Amino acid sequence: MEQHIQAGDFRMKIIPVEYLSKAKEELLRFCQTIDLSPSEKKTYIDDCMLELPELPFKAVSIIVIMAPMRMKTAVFHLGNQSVTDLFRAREISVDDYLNGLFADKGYHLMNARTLPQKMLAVCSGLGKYGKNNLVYEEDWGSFIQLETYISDVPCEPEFVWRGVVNMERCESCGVCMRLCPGQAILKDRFLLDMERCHGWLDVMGRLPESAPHTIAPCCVCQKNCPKNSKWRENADTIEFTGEETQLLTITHDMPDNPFALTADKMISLMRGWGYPESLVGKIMKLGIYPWTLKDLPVKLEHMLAHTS
Ligand code: B12
Ligand code: SF4
Ligand code: SF4
Repeated sequence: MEQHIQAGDFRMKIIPVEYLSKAKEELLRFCQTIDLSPSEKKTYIDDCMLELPELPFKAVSIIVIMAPMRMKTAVFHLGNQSVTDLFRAREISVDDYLNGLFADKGYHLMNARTLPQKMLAVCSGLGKYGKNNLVYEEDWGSFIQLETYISDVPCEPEFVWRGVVNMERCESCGVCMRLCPGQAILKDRFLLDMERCHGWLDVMGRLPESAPHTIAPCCVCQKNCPKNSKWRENADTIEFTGEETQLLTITHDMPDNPFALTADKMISLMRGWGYPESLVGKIMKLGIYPWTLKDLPVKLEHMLAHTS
């Protein structure tokens, strides 16, 4: 069953920009309560935007916006083998939506991905934390696009900062903690252990050989969460023929920084590798990220080698 997202499928909050200092205060206070490793400290504090940067306009607000993502089951066939993986795909552009809503009316928007996005989403009331540390929107679960912008769009007059909230369901569940392959979700600490998260180790090329390998970085804590079941069960299936899978196992040169590749550049890269249009279309439908495209041949080979 094809799932389509409507143009109005967005949830948004416009937070007065002064709340950034409240977010900073809460984050620093929380970080002092636990022993962070140097790389956690760097990621959570040093690399996080906790102060306003220099801007060519007077910042008034922070816009937090969510849109649902759709699950796609990919099935790759080669000879008499097949492997399956689950992907999450963006189907609508949050940028286009916001530009239509605000930029076209003369407001300024600066996409600011290093803001503490989850805290802003939860404390503004858009979602709740799951025990897996991800933000859940009531209807859409955790498979969401979450974007944050600094802007001069006027704020909501009666904005309320409600603080961090955990989903009620987590109290009697614990599935993510039990199934996490890296034991990164801890019993006694809400914040997960970043160094054990396979999603992270995979992107950094440090996943242990013995760990379960998938094409999309690990999402076990989301795939198995009961709050995501409705999306998982309705995932569209995209089948890759033997010929297509064969093509995908061939390694090609990638730019030095694949993280910076746009969708258009990914498409022209794949065309340059001789992928037929149908294959390019299927890959893009999976919502594949550039780093996953880079690792696709190695990962497919690994999964095929471990499939009986
Ligand atoms: C660093 C980072 C990681 C790190 C660390 C994860 C982490 N601990 O947050 C690693 C590399 C492990 C990681 C992995 C993934 N990430 Co990441 N990551 C980020 C990033 C860049 C910063 C997050 C951060 O600074 N966290 C710091 C901590 C301190 O913040 P926090 O989690 O909000 O912490 C608060 C809570 O712990 C709360 N708290 C404390 N005690 C308690 C107690 C209770 C009861 C409650 C309710 C709350 C609570 O207070 C803390 C401080 O405010 C964000 C983007 C961004 N700019 O925010 C994406 C982001 C969080 N990642 C995202 C995703 C999708 C992933 C992966 C699925 C990637 C993948 N595998 O493909 C995995 C999922 C792993 C997981 N289970 O969280 C999405 C999450 C979307 C969502 N639905 O929430 C984000 C928002 C990026 C995006 N815009 O899409 N990620
Ligand atoms: S799997 Fe269970 S405990 Fe984990 S986030 Fe989902 S509902 Fe909460
Ligand atoms: S992404 Fe994988 S390793 Fe990381 S917390 Fe979730 S289940 Fe654990």
